[in-house]
Amino acid sequence: MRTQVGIVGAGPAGLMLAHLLSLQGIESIVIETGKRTDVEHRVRAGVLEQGTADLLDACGAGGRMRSEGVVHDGVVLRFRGEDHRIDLGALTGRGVTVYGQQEIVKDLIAIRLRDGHPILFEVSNVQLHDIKREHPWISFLLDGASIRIDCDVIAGCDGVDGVSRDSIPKRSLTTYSRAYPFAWLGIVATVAPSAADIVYCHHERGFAFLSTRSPAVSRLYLQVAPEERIGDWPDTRIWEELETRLAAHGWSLHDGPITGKGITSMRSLVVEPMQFGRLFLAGDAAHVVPPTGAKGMNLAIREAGILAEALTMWFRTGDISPLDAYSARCLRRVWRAQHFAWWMTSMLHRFPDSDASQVQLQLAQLDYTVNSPAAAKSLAENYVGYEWASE
Ligand code: RFL
Ligand code: PHB
Repeated sequence: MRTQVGIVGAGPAGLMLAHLLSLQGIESIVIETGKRTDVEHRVRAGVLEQGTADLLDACGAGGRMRSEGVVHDGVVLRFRGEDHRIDLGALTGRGVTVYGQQEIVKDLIAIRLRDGHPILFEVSNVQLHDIKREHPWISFLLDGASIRIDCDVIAGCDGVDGVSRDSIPKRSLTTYSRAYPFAWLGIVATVAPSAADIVYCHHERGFAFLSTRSPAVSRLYLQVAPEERIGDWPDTRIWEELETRLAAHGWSLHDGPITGKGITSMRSLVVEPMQFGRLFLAGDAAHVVPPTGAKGMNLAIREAGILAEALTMWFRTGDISPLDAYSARCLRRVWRAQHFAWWMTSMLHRFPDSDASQVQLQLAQLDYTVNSPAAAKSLAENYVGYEWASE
């Protein structure tokens, strides 16, 4: 097989890149190790920055997001049992859209198949070759057959556990990695959200978080120790702990059947640069941010946009400068997101070694953030997505 862009991974980054390239008449083949149904039902992110939602709209992939997603123009910080609303709309003129990542994945897969472009699911033994040369290629197995795709460029969009990042010699990458001493236990429950806004809650027993998926479905999270097992968390224990941590004056938590639950470790990772020869990394393949800032999927989709633009320029005119600038342009956004996610995480979670004064420092930061218009605006403009005036 031969294509212009070989795309490894059918997550938000890979699917968005494939769609944007096809709009420019650039061919690609997407390969994916997972089954289509698994990829379409992986519950993960939910908050889209305004710029991400706008990009989905502009490329014709935003129809269902606009009809089923819910726009939020505020976000709540809850501490000492009281709510403090950050008015995103008033502070920035923008908001966020809550729409599940798996729904975006479903929409992009449907568009790609409708347009008659290939996605090869359930491939295995994926390997990248000659990535430093002009004719890189990908090999893999599909239904027991060995397949080779010759490409002009390879896009590594295969997430944090993919093969793309590891195909780059270690000496050519700088890796920044940090593990947080806690994890998130997340649930999906069939119950109307207990609050109109997303609620980030500081509590002495640990962080708790209330989000939504639809008028009838809630998404909630609890900070837990990294070694916790989901088997130790029967549904009643989860609801009790959520109720304790989220307790607030004049407010009550609605519970309901839990339809999904899992524990995710909290880490942060960045590799630099996001390019090696003819291989370009995008999304979680190049970086992971703690979910507290709601940035991972946004970065993945926006990087697909930046890469599609640069590749289009190169294929059309031979001008390589946007591709040469790809990594630096993305990394500026990545480090902004890393800092915001680290800041939110540090302010809201209970650290195993935190003493009473550490908790008071967090509360002082929260108090300042919700009372100072300058501090509130800083949170708001990062939450809806900071857009650089010059890129
Ligand atoms: P993905 O989604 O991991 O997709 C990579 C795809 O590549 C496939 N793959 C391979 N394919 C071919 N060959 C190989 N060798 C392969 N190895 C792997 C995988 O099967 C998969 O289909 O990466 P991508 O596209 O970069 O997207 C990144 C996002 O998934 C991630 O950053 C977000 O989910 C992070 N995140 C959030 N991001 C937000 O922007 N807003 C949020 O509100 C938000 N909340 C979250 C989150 C992540 C969470 N977890 C579970 C980590 C909440 C949570 C709890
Ligand atoms: C979610 O709705 O799953 C979600 C929202 C915001 C976050 C993390 C997760 O920061």
